[in-house]
Amino acid sequence: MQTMYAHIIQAKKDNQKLLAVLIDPDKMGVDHIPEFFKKVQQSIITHVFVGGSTDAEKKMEMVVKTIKQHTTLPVLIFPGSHEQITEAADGILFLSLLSGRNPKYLIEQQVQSVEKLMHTNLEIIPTGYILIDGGIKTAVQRVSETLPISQHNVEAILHTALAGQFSGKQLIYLEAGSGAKKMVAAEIIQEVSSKLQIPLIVGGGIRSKKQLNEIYEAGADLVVIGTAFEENEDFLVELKS
Ligand code: 1GP
Repeated sequence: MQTMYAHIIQAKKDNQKLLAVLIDPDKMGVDHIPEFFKKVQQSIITHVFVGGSTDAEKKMEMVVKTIKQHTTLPVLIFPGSHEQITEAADGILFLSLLSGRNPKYLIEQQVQSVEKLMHTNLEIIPTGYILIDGGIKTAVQRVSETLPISQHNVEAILHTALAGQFSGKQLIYLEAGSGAKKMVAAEIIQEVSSKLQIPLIVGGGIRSKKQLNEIYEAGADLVVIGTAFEENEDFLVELKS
């Protein structure tokens, strides 16, 4: 049963905006998780995403298990590769990198993940992942060996998002990349969200409450923030006021 997805759909219907904190296992020390999640619990965060383009030290499972001990929020894997899948989480964004034309990230990683997924109870949420130029060469670009779509090419972004919906994806994720200089422009979010029927996730380079509200107003249903929380943990609590 897709309980987490049903909740996202309900939130979209109710115009209740969702916010995910992204935890990169390469950057988050396991020892720091209890303290960090005390702040998360007091914030407006609704979801925890865990993953990264690499998991150099293979910390994913330990990080997810420790997070689960310190939060009641749903924890979703946001995998850079099939190796990051762990049943310790509640669900997984089952990503296809639709902006790229590298079969490894369109289908090969997905096939390789099945053996593990068959033996877990993770809620699997098919997600069309669209990399958009955020003004820096991102880790996704480097690892996937694909190029982002230019923010000037709104039609290509829209058509990619709709192709994802028509192929059965349940979420579309517009990604400017972790640490992006430029977040996805409000006009792009507006154009995509007005034509898309499934929920829209937006992430990459969001550093202020003003930007967050701009993205929500443009039509994003769920926003993802990682770097800004890593750099300033008080931002978690500041977002409440
Ligand atoms: C990256 O969209 C997420 O996958 C979050 O990006 O780290 O820039 O917040 P930031």
